[in-house]
Amino acid sequence: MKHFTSVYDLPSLEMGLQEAFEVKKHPYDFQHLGKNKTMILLFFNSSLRTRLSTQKAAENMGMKVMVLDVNQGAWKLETERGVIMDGDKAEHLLEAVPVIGSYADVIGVRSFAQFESRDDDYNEIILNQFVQYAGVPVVSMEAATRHPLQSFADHITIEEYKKKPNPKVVLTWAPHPRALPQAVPNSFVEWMRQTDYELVVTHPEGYELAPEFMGEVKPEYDQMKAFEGADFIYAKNWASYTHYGKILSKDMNWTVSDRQMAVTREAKFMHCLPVRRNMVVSDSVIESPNSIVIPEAANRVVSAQAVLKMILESL
Ligand code: AN0
Ligand code: CP
Repeated sequence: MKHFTSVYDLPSLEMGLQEAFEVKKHPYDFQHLGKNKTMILLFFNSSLRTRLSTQKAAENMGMKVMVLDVNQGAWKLETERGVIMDGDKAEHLLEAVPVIGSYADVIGVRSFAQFESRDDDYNEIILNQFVQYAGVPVVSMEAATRHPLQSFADHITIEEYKKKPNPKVVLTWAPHPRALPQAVPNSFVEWMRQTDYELVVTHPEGYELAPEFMGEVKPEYDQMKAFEGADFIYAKNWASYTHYGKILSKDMNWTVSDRQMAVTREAKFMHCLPVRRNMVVSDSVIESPNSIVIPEAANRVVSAQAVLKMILESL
């Protein structure tokens, strides 16, 4: 594997899972692969899980890790080509990326959707400059349109908790006070579509995800109907794609609570975290024995380590 920016970079879904369960069982058996190799983690946005789990995964692989918060202590970076740089941005990505690449064997990048231009976000202009100019493998730690390390960890978690080969998995939109990217739901839907699970996506009208991520999946606008017989509930807020970046609803009827969980088949509750309690999900649901948000987050080490193993093996 060269880069990891979506599910399509895995050799296959089965091989990805196999690597994941291998590194989960034997986390310290592959340190020879990372010896004298450096991973640089570059953050344009905040993070708790991704920062810690990716560093841990790289260290499990025997790598050295450097973390840079671009907005704290580094030069502000221009991302658009051709601009006259007379503002507050002292350096261009076109220099910064190959420089970082010269210090690293693998680069991890987090750069969220900026909600200024849907085209810029959906063309992944920041992530693609890394892929193009870094000269070393690039791992997406959540880009504008996808969060593949999260989706990979979600898939591993569902495999661990499912009680039948092809469970019913429901992605539900839930309210949130701020506009959030579509990366997590896009990536989750794209990943789940590669499986034989029964996937249902539910959200209020106006929150349709981009067609390239939904494929043949049609949204179910009735949340209660979507939840019926579900084995896994995956909650997430996102801002509108069609009215790009807008909040169209804060309807608290969509907050995942005992009322909706009651019609599921004792579904496990999942969320990528961070989550706003009693906006996205009630205290009672996230604290219930069916909530698997903590093991889900723990599997972020596993997905990152599996990805790094596959990258290091192809260096
Ligand atoms: C981010 C998002 O929704 O994309 C990161 C989630 C992993 N969440 C927030 O900004 C709260
Ligand atoms: N789930 C996730 O990526 O969390 P962080 O934003 O804290 O990294």
